[in-house]
Amino acid sequence: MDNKLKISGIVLFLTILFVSGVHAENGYELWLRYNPLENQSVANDYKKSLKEVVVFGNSETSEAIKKELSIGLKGLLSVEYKVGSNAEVDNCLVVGTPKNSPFIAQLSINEKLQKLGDEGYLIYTIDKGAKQRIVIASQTEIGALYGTFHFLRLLQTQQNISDLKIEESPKTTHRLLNHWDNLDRTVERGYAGFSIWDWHKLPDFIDTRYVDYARANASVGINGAVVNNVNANALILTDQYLHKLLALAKVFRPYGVKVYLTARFSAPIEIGGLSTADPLDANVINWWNEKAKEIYSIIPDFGGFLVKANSEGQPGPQQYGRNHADGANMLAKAVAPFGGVVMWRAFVYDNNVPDDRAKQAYNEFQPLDGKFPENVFVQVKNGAIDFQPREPFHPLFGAMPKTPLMMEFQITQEYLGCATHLVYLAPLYEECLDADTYVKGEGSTVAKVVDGSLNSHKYSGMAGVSNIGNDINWCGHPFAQANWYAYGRLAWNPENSSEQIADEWIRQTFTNNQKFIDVVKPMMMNSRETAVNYMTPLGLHHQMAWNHHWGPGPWVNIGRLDWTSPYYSKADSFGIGFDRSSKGSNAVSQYSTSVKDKFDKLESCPEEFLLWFHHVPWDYKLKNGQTLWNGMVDKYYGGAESVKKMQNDWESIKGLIDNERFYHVSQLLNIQANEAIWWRNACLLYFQQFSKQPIPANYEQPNKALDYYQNLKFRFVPGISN
Ligand code: GCW
Repeated sequence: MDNKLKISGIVLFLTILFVSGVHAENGYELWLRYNPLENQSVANDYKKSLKEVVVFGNSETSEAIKKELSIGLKGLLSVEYKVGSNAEVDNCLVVGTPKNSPFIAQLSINEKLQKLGDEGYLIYTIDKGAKQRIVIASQTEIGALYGTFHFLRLLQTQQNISDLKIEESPKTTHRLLNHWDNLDRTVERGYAGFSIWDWHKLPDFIDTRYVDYARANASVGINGAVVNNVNANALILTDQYLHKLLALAKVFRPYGVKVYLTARFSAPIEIGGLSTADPLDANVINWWNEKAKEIYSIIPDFGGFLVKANSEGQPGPQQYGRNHADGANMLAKAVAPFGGVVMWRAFVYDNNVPDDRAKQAYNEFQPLDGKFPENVFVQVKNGAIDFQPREPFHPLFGAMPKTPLMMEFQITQEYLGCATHLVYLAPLYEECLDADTYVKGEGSTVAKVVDGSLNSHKYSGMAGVSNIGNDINWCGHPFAQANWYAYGRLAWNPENSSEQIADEWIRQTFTNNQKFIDVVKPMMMNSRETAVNYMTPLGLHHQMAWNHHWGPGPWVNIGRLDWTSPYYSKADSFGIGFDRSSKGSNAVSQYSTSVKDKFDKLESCPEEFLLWFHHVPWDYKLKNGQTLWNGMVDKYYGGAESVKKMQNDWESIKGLIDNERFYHVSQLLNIQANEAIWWRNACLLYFQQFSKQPIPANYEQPNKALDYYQNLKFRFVPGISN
């Protein structure tokens, strides 16, 4: 559609909305909309099976279960349920634990529940036929809450509930969001407004949003939140802020979400009045021990500390000649008596530019394997550079068997178009989790490292850098909600499928209409590859604009060498790509032999990682017969074309969902389409200086010169302090 026409359509729609005061969907409800079911016969079947709803227990969590079922069933089935406590009626839903319900206790499922663990649950249809009952049971009320959300998901996605035999338990113990939220409410790399934590009004003012945040997390099994930025401010550890944090902890607790804090390593100096933060100094050790005691006296179920040390200017143990284990272990000892953990980030790089930044985390941390106590996680980003549109899995995942490694994914789209590009990230997460480290033979996937099963760790977990802000729809882009959702579902079970997750998210968030799903699901599933193609195809990486990282910047040449783009592209008259093979930086040697061999040889290196591992001549023949230059041109153009297809696909479902979200997405797709062309033209014109080859005539030629793109300057891009 012509852009002008499109825009006048949008204006007309918004005017009608405003004038008529029609309530439209703004996305606030996320995937917990509970709109009336579209399929009446399914709804009628549900009503027959759900004559009564019985929830046992009087705790705050049981109250949360009752509340969720009341809202959910009222919304979906238009029936007001008075939640009762007599399970001896036919056709009822019963939720409880053996402890809070004699009815559940006598069902002979105790052994099964024990196996499923504290957060696991079962959903069984029992007494089938006329007396049919559905039971949601767990050892704990939090497990029962998870089961309740699962059950509501079945209804929202219109599944058959006549013969349920579901048994679920999370594969990981720690499933966390990491908020890069500052105390002044700015959010580092946040594109959805300001922080949802209103520190100024806490602890006395409790925004209802905190409850909805906890509900949303619980609905996908997220059980912890690090509420402050890893570039930390020590003030969060003072008594004043700890009481604010307590107010949040109280809201989250019934939903099984624990609070965690980022600990600034130099806090003993900044707020403790000490002259050093040396982790081996007796006064420093004592300070942290006392701080831990204080925190736990205020918040007994406090989760623990996340630390970014000796990285990008953050303080750390190396300032005192100590290593990361010295730092982590000191904090781990302080929180151990209270059941806390320490998540020590492996995202470190030296002040001195190394031969290859990709090798640094491994070089620092691999020798420390076996030097940490069991309550320390080393938290590793999915790839060795930094949340790029595509990176091979981080070599540390195959190299620290004695240490629980926590996966760190980025949910916020720092390098993937901020909150204006529709990029469904679950395929990126899945690609990394499914990657095989081969450390214990075939099938030693990253997922099995992360869930602790490969190396039998007590703790296991995932962290997702949050994309949440105070925008009405939480995440900025309506489809960015899918990334929060999918992250939670994969943290619960790293072997879940991204496609299945997309399916259930669409049904809950938009509609069960099959036509809509048939269009939108492939659109989501292809969207990540599309972004890779118009940003950094064939293993290119780190080609974005300086500092704010929005838009292309393959020419960026300021600051330290390993912050520049040419350092990564190595584009020259011979070719392009970073030689990390055994003939180059030898980063490949950080992988186990079979992975190393595959990446090391040009012929066996998967093309999606070609320029990650090799410096390849412009005339190199790709598998499809194209030269590297022509293949690259084709990818960039293909990526931009795919966004146009997304626009057309989206237009084709007009009318199947509410207009408000429809137009919201269609405007953002328009921005994305323009930005994809911007990426394509800027990168190709820049690399063309080296390839000295034309963009073949059958492609629409860029209508601007390279210097136009190089001279574009943007101020106040969200996500950084300007
Ligand atoms: O990618 C970089 C980001 C920084 C971030 C850092 C990190 C919080 O650009 O903004 O700092 O990663 O992960 O620590």
